[in-house]
Amino acid sequence: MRRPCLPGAAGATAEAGFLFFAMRYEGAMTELPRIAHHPSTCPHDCPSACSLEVEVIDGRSIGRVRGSKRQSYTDGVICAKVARYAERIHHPERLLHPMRRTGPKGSGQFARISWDEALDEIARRFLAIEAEHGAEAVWPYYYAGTMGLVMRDGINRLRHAKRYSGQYSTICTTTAWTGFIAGTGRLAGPDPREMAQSDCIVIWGTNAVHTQVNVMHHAIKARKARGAKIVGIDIYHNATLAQADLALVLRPGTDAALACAVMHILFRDGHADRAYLAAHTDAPDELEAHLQSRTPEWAAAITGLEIAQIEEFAALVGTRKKSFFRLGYGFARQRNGAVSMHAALCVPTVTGAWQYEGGGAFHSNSGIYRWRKSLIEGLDVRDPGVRELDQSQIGRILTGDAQALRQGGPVRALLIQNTNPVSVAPEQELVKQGFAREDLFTVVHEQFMTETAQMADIVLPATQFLEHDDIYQGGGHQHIMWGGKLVEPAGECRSNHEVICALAKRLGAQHRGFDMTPREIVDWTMRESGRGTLDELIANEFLDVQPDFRTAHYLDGFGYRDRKFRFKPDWPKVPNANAGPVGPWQDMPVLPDQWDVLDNVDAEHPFRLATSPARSFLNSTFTETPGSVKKEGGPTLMLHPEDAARLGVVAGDEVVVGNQRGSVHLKAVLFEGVVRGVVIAESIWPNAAHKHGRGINTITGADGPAPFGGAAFHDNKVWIKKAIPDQKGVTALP
Ligand SMILES: Nc1nc2c(c(=O)[nH]1)N[C@H]1C(S)=C(S)[C@@H](COP(=O)(O)OP(=O)(O)OC[C@H]3O[C@@H](n4cnc5c(=O)[nH]c(N)nc54)[C@H](O)[C@@H]3O)O[C@H]1N2
Ligand SMILES: Nc1nc2c(c(=O)[nH]1)N[C@H]1C(S)=C(S)[C@@H](COP(=O)(O)OP(=O)(O)OC[C@H]3O[C@@H](n4cnc5c(=O)[nH]c(N)nc54)[C@H](O)[C@@H]3O)O[C@H]1N2
Ligand SMILES: [Mo]
Repeated sequence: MRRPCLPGAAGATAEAGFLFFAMRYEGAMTELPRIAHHPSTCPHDCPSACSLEVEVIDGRSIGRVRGSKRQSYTDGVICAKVARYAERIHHPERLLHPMRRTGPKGSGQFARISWDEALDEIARRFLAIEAEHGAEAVWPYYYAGTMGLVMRDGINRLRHAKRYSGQYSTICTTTAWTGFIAGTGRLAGPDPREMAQSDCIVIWGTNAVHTQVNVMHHAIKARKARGAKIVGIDIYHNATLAQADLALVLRPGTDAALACAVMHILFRDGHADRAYLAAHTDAPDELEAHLQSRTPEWAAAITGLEIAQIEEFAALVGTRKKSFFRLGYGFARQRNGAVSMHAALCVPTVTGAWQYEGGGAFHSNSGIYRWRKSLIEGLDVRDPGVRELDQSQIGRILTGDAQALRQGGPVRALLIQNTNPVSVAPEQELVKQGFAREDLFTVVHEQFMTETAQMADIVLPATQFLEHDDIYQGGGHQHIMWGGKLVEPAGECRSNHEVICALAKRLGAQHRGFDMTPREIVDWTMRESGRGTLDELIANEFLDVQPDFRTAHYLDGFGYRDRKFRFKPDWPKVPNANAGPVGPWQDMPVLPDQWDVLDNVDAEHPFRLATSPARSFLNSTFTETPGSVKKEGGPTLMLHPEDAARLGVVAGDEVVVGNQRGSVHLKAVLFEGVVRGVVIAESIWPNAAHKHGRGINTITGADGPAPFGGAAFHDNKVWIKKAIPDQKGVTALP
């Protein structure tokens, strides 16, 4: 697996490596450091899952991280925050040894203990809680801080072997995936590299410049090579729209209205592919009749767009059959998100764009991998009778909400890996109250002292991806990738797998996965899933598993039994959930339509707030690295200059933004690129970066959108006030 230095790059990399080396080992500059270049995979929670080339210096430190040119989706391009990864792996504030809380909860007072002490205490407490309250009182809680299949999902093996409470993972993908699968019956699409063959690329509800830079790379290639047009659709003129040929800024949660009007025009102007519709879709005539009244005028009133903009967009995708719809997560984080995603997906179906190379719609390829995960997750020992608790409702769960607890007993112990709910979960006031409970025993396995780790009783130090072995898959592409251990763990850090296995032993949990190495688990999983062996993967670095053209474009049929695309999904039966339907699902529109279940403005809350992603942070990750913090500056609120004037706010003023859940302090930035009445807080800063320690998720809600739940992070009605400092310069809590 070890690769020699790449020829050609040696001069530049040796220089960069030397500077880095000189910085870290001052004085020892007589010898040039040895630099080796190793392939790896970015583990962060991102559709791009980039293939990397990592400089390893003297087997200990890393230097630069680059995008691999060998993997054709990454194509040599990665984001700046990962290129600077040395900052994160060699960060002076990494957690290096286990700790036990010594002061009150959340005081930040901890004392160092040994691994054996830590693991023994966790096991003793978990066993005592299980004996007294039953196994469901323990809730292993995790998410995608690492996307490695073994390190991310292995916690489920312990959960299932012990019959601990289950996790229904809703915080990110539920509404978006449901909306997509509602149409296609499968979570997969055309090869994203086909963007380079497109004549029009529609980047809808994803700020790709921030969240998945490779999309821009492939789209701009198509523009350069073939004059492709790039359309961007968002609720503010963000960094992606700044690069678009046609930038559509609409009101939050009105994407389905836009989609309907576009389809109306396509039928009206003869750009609907009727032969394709008859062969491949469920109800084209009903759709056409339904769209009669969904005119551009109707949509303009709802979306706030000009009629001419809607006409221009429809003409583009109507005349350019090779239109590639890159549908993001963002516009599905509204309470009507599943309906909006489905409506947008219907547009390329009406034009028949799916038939062409460079045409169709892509959201995620997560459905193509079909892993056999029984070894990783212990699915073979899972008891389906055990309750599943909604990840997004952790605040309600920890504060004893009977419905959120599924009418069962309270959660009395948490084991947390790869996630930082005290910062990222909605209804933050409840989350904080829950974590502060004296009768809750909390274990957090982390790389940094996050705001969740600060609330723990026991903190365990975790390895980073270059310090352990794992396997990864691309959501935004189609590669299975290897990321092997390249450097020794910092301090006493242990991997998620080591911790889960060590706890399993002490807890009496039985599963053969607890006695295997990550490499053995990966090898078994690859073989059983028909993906070859681990040795082959390591030799090749990655495996391109893109389905063939006809399958990816659904030319032999969509994922439903009758092979038809659904304009009329049976929403409660869309195959994307192991939970029953929630929210007002009975009222979901039968055909694509604007569905008004949004957190609409009222007299007390005249603004709509979205919490869009920052470029230099990844959720709350990278809020610890100086390079990212410097780039982001501080927590801000973008608002339209006219709105600001009405509020008596000037640029740089401190404003308070709030609703029934609480309020947050931010610094005003005036920006013409937001629609009047809409405000944007880019990024999830640590709560502590805000006055009174209240982070942006103080405002967001955990009421699960229909049909299967989720978190509508960008759908919030709010009031805004200019903060008025008292004589001491301190703003009071409103
Ligand atoms: N730099 C960076 N990269 C990231 C992340 C990050 O935080 N920072 N997060 C990672 C994760 S976990 C994920 S899931 C992905 C998500 O990546 P994306 O698919 O990009 O989704 P979001 O980040 O939620 O939001 C994308 C855009 O949707 C817009 N939006 C909000 N509401 C609406 C609406 O009603 N209509 C329309 N048309 N647009 C709307 C937002 O303003 C934002 O610009 O990115 C990953 N990559
Ligand atoms: N307001 C608002 N809130 C949001 C969003 C939004 O757009 N707006 N986006 C939502 C979305 S899409 C998502 S996916 C969630 C994500 O929220 P989280 O899942 O909490 O993601 P991060 O904030 O990146 O935190 C991941 C943590 O995992 C740790 N970690 C990384 N690798 C490992 C490992 O190998 N082992 C262990 N033990 N720990 C590790 C990191 O140090 C980091 O602290 O946030 C959601 N919250
Ligand atoms: Mo996410």
